[in-house]
Amino acid sequence: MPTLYDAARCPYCARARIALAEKGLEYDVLEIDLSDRPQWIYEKNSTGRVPVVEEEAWVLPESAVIMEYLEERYPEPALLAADPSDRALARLWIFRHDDFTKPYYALRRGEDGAAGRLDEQLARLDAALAARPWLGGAEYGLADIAYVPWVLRARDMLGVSLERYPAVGAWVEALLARPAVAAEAELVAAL
Ligand SMILES: N[C@@H](CCC(=O)N[C@@H](CS)C(=O)NCC(=O)O)C(=O)O
Repeated sequence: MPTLYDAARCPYCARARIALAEKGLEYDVLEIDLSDRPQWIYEKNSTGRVPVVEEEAWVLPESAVIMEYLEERYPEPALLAADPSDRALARLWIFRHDDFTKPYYALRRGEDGAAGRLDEQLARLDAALAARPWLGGAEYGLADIAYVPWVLRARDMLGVSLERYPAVGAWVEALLARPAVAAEAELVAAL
């Protein structure tokens, strides 16, 4: 059974939580206090960051790599499309997630102009989701899981309205119909 070194408030950990839930995997959780990190976490991940997944002495950090690992280790249900173009599209979104998360963190720090920069990114997501139902194309999967933790936190913790982004709003609603994502939304509400 995998162990997830986790922190409830961490959106990168949320990627791992959602992917594990979608795969229907049972796993142990070891909650890490990010304000008072145990020294041993550096043995699991040299950066000291979470998430980390450990399975049969195999230790893996980095949320994007963890998602891909889970997909390959537990192929069913699939979270990457069969079509190579859609797989590549999903990976491209994940590869460029900093475009979205940088303005998110800037807004959280209260930086000037951050709200506008995050709005630009939401508009970009909206245009993509107006053209196809999921970020990775025709099917729900890793790209959606990679972005939704920040979109939920922007909406519920930073008070960012999604009203001007109808396709993003519809995407969030469709995601919330999935128990794995609904559980994350509940967790965010309790933070
Ligand atoms: N690139 C890493 C980022 C993980 C990350 O930044 N995690 C934060 C919590 S949300 C963390 O552990 N922060 C502690 C620190 O930066 O020292 C990933 O994708 O897993």
